[in-house]
Amino acid sequence: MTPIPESLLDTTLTREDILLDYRIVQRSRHASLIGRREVLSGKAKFGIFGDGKELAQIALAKVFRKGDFRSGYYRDQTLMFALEAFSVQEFFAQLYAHADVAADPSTAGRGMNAHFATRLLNPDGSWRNLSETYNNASDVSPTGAQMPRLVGLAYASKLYRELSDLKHLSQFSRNGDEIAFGTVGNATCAEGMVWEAINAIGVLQAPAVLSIWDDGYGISVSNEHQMVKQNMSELLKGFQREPGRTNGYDLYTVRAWDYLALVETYQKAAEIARTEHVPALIHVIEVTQPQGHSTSGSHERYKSKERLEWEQEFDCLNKFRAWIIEQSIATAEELQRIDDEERTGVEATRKRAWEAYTQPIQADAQEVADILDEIAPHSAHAARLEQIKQRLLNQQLPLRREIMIGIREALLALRAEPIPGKQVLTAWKQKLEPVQTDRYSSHLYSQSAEAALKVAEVRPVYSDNASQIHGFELLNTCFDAALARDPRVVAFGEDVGRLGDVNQGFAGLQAKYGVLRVSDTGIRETTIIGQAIGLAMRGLRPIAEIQYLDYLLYAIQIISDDLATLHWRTKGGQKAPVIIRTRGHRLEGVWHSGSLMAGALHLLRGMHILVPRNMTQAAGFYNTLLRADEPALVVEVLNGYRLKERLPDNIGEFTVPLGVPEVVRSGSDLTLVTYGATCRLTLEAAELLAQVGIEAEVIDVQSLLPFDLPGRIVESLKKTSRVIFIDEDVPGGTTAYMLQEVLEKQGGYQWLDSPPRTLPGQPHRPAYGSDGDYWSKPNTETIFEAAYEMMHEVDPERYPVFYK
Ligand SMILES: Cc1ncc(C[n+]2csc(CCOP(=O)(O)OP(=O)(O)O)c2C)c(N)n1
Repeated sequence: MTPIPESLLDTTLTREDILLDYRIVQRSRHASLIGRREVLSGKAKFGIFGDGKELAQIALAKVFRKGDFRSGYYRDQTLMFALEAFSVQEFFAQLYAHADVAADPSTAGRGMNAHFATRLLNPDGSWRNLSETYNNASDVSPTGAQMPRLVGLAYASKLYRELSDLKHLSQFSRNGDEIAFGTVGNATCAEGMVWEAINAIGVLQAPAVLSIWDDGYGISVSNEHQMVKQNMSELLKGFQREPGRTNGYDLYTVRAWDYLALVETYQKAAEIARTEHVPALIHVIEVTQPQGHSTSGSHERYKSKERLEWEQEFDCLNKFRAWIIEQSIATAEELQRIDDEERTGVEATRKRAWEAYTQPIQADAQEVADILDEIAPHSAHAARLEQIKQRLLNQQLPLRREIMIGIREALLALRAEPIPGKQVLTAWKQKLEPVQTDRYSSHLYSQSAEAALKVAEVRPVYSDNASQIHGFELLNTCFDAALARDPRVVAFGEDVGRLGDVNQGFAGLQAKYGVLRVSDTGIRETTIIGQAIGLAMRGLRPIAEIQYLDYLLYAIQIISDDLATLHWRTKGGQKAPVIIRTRGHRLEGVWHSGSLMAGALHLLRGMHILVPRNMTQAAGFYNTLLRADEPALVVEVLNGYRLKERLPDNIGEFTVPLGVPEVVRSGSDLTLVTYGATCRLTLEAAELLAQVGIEAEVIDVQSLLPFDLPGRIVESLKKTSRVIFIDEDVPGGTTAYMLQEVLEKQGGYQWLDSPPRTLPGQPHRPAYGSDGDYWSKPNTETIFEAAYEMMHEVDPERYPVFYK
């Protein structure tokens, strides 16, 4: 190994620094070793650790400044320890799934071990000062899913540096000096979204520094099967910038055990990224994985004897130790003392974490045991109760689940005995339920003062001479007002910048607000969303466009796994108020007419899903969302842009409340529930029905998540006793969802006199052409016939079938 250059020893690295680094490496290694033992002995369910990756992370920590962000994965515990962004006690609390924010601030026991997250929000949901903390965007398990948001986390620095109207937001940035550090495994580099993100960051010239921890494997599969030439450095060569000539990256390759080279590399890469906004890729090679991939298996099954021997020799800890001794920085004895101290320290901390986790559960078990003791003398099942009690008190791995099972068993045994003490048991059970709901199910949506449901409704105001304009012009006016009102608002997507989107919603706005506020992106749906997530996590208000609803599928994984779960998986510790704007339901052909609403609806819980029937409603939703702090998907109706609507005087101010359907036609015979493009068709069908004496009430749901909070649909059923749910989704899709909401949740079944019906599209994609459309989706005539049929069943004489 290289001797310490004088410059480094003199200026940045002292002997104390190096020994502290050694101490942290040891601490982290012991945390991994002890963590694995805890899982194998049954005290935790699963463990994945950062052994073998310690030294590179020590080097990374040296350049990580307050205000910077990390978007990484489960191998990064050493970085966390080095930054003191995450304590050893928190590490074990997370391993044990301690469901308490105080014990596991990253996930409150909801995430897996080694899933790190900084609390970016105050308990009331407002932003903390992110310039004063080391910021970790909440980790997720799907490999590569940390990459799309890295685009936005890094790009935010560019916007903060270059947009003068953002300068006052010092709580989020100081002149855009922040770096977004990414970390990713070698095998994950075979994922498409990794390449998409690397390309996007390079195009945007955003200050990201991405480290690839290359240990040669992805679980058992070696690089031979992961990438061409088995070597990411080789493949990345084309991304190398040519200063003054091309954009791109600075590329570095460095060995995972070479302390000085690592320190120098990170210093250089970070310096350039921070000052010049040139991104860097650091390929860290010769990484080892001493304990194998995770606690789920052992690497002896797939690594050769030679490889295992090599890993032992090149283990960064062993190399670091040897180098320190060789450089006479410390003796073997001194290092052994550090090792011993760290082992003992980590073990003692682990014990504290275990006790903190188990004691409240044991206290709960004791309370229930005491109740059982009180009941037992009055019951014929005393022996059974004693058995349950013993089981609760002697749990090896204390779980509240066992307490609940015990209570339920006891209540079953006691069901025929009118013992007064039983009520104490049921009361205890009832008291626990909301506590557990808070532990595991809170914070799916915002609970802050800016929650979308708290945004006050402002009705649109029309002057007598309100102009009639095209739908796209109405939206354009709304976006113009939003960009003028709030400098944090940025809009981007394919064709959004220069063209102003394919339907002109942003036409002229790039010229007015500049290329950084209204921007074109490459064709890269996954990282358009990632860009939005990262920007939103850094305090900006992105409107990210997916050109057509059909292409949401390209991004649905990241929206589902990252965006929709973010607030929940951190128990309110992080938020990303991203507005995803798209258009769909009906145009032409298989991939421009899809209405994959149920897919979105079921995969995106944690977001709001809005389906306005026209552009006025859409504008009102955007106005609501821009005043709220939550992510949402807005699906505009594709064939509505050219229809004329009246322009409200308060286009930038009026709001449409979420979760409130609108009765768009009243009637007394049956209720037709729909949304989006089928609204207009249903209204046309209702006119036809009126011609034959049937008065249909038409309800536009307009907000699928949340759904009909005031219960307007059931109010309608009380009047009509009949209902049909209509949309363009597949059978059993969103119509079935609406049916469940109305009949089961709202109790609508009680008011029905006819069997409820759904009228969705065909189970296949919509065929091309007008005939293809007619026979793929509901239309005015099929809606008419469905409604007429229902009335025919009620009164065949009055409504004879005339069309069969
Ligand atoms: C999308 C996805 N596919 C598969 C997995 C299962 N899995 C977890 S880790 C892993 C290997 C990752 O290897 P690498 O990127 O080299 O990182 P390492 O764990 O070796 O640090 C796999 C396949 C996953 N978590 N996500």
